[in-house]
Amino acid sequence: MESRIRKIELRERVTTPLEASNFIKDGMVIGTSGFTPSGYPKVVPLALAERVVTSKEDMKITLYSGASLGPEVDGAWAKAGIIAKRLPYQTNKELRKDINCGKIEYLDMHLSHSSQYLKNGSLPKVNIAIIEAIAITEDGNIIPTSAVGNSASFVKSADMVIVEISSKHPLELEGMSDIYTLNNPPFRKSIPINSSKDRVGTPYIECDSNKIVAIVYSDMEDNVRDLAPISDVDRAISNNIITFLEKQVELGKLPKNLLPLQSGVGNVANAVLAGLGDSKFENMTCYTEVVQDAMLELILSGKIVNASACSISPSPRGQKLFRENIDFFKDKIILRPLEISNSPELARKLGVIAMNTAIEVDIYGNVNSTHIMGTKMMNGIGGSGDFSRNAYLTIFSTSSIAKNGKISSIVPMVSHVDHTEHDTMVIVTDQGVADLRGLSPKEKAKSIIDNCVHPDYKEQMRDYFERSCERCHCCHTPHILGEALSWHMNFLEKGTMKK
Ligand code: 0RQ
Repeated sequence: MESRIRKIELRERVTTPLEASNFIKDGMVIGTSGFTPSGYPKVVPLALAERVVTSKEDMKITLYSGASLGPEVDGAWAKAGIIAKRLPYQTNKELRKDINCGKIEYLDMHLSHSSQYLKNGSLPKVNIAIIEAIAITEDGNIIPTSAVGNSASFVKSADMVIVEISSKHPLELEGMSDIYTLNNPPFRKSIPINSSKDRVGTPYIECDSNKIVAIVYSDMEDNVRDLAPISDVDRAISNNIITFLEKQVELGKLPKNLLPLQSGVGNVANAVLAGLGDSKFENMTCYTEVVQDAMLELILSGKIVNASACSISPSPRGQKLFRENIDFFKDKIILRPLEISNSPELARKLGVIAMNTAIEVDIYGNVNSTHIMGTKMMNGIGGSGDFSRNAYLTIFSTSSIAKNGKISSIVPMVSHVDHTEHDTMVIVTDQGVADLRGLSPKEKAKSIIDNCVHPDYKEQMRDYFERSCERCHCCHTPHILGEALSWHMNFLEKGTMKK
């Protein structure tokens, strides 16, 4: 392991996780590597949690990351009561519980905003960056593991850096990262990327080696999660999206190999990509945040020729596939900093096809991706807004019903808005596709009701829409305000949205 610290003088900074954790003090801002349980530090966070619990220390810190972290950080720190504030994204059960009962303040942010907020002082600077790495270069720069996320911005902002050298991540990851960062305006230049395969930066995160106060060795794997088997509903959504894309190609609205694909995380997103494996599309590319299993399989089969992301976050099966074929993947996957992978400028320039998931959608095309019944945080907006507002084509999908049909995922009015009707273009459920481009609000409502609402809720929705039109004399966006959220109220009071 020592040979991975190529700057010899730094070898004397190797220490234990507990000693390294001693640099972390009450009130500090900690920025960690990691993005969607991938490439995050583990042994130092676990040592800190244990230390605080054992010594009953009073400690509250602010935690920044690229996106969600594994249970060794988000879970262990929430359980230890260490986190006062968290941003910009999470998916951890313990943390979610504490966010939703007021113990932890949570800033749910567009991921591409996070490093900009840090750089322009809208967020407090980082005191300590904890970065998982495969190696440190001869010059003291850091070679990240499977996620680049916000690491470069955190290292730049931090007073101190702790590096966890991982023996589990393959050394072959070296060369897959392409680190290029942005200056604040007015010194920001246009990003010289014109295709998902362009490399414009360095294979390491620049780091002033004087900042590195501790280096620890880690033999812990990323806590990667299994994907659920593809359900019939997921398959129906995937088929609907693929049929829609095929039609767009037939109509000459998209090229034969589509445009760079962005795909959210989770089962539906994975199912959509898996469906592309059986489609006639060839030579596809991806400009996205996260590489999941289906994307790896499509790269291996040659259907996808290259993918740009900021993390590789497969299931255990996908991880095995990735590691067994890493030499094949090496020149086909590029890992970039979040501000580049999720750059609005690049989503617009490259003409990304953004495919993200909604919790609920309303009849006018507003999308809620984050809040259950308008109040309880699920995960966060993540990068979905970075892409959806700026993409060439924006698709939101959801199952037409949730909780065994007690909930209609298409509602009269969403209980929280993440993506407004101005950002959404195409809504897809297992029932069908509503292409909202070029439609007025009332036309959108008709299309969504006809194509996307589950049969169990169709009449109820038609009735609401028709009465809304009557009451407001066909105003621009018809609603009966006192009734618009009554479906949610009905669910909260009676356990079903059915009336
Ligand atoms: O609840 O966990 O209790 O079973 O929500 O729903 O159907 O399993 O869907 O796992 O794909 O997640 C939007 C949350 C979908 C996710 C969301 C309940 C449902 C279930 C999960 P249970 P499913 P998925 C890339 C881009 C925002 C961020 C994003 C997400 C649970 O995709 O967080 O896209 N997206 N980022 O029962 C009440 C409804 C419901 C509902 C579903 N209408 N009302 N509950 N559920 N619909 C990632 C990054 O940027 C990092």
